[in-house]
Amino acid sequence: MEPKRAAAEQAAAYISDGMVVGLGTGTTAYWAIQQIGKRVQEGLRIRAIATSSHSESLARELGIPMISFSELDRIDLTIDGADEVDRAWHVTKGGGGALLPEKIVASASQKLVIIVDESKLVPQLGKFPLPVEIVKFGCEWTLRRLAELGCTPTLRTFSSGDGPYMTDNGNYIADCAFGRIDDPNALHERINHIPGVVDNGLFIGMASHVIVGYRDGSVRELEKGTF
Ligand code: A5P
Repeated sequence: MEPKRAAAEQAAAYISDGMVVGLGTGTTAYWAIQQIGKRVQEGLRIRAIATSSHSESLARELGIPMISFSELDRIDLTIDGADEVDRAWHVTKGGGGALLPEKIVASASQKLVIIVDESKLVPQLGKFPLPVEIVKFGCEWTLRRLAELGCTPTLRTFSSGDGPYMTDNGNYIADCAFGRIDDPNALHERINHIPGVVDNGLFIGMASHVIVGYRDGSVRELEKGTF
């Protein structure tokens, strides 16, 4: 089985009747939503909230009952992918462009289960450009301020060539190539202090579980501090 799928299916086993579940975004979260949909069709009773319009449509197609923030008082567990994970479980996200709803849902969740294939495990964050959601107004200025933090920021564009990529919230994404991130906590604060920045893809102290799928077909739930 594909490593992302194997990790996702193991994570879905954490879900039980009565839970409110956060659904992530991306190619790994896709498999988690598929597995949750299968369990719902077999009788699992849950309600779910999605982190993107894409995940919401998929969940609805599979018959997963969906709710909005106005209807919920808690999220029990969220399952989501990541772009990079280090040994301290600092995580970067947003490669799929949904970092802001992902962070809101993760912060409202009792538990955040991160699902990745082994390629996402890194000794140090930063090789994958850090996504930063920025507002359109003054975006050129915001990009310059981001560059002052030691990165090369690139305004994400649609692969179709249809201009700047737009998030579900109508904002832009700056992909910030840092090369290496030595102090994720400090960088998180510095980025979010720039006017024009909505949020960045560093998820610090949020993951409660990290489940990894490996090329040899095995799946392992990590213990913090080890790979
Ligand atoms: C979506 O915005 C992202 O945070 C994804 O969860 C992350 O980019 C991982 O994506 P894949 O699961 O597609 O690798």
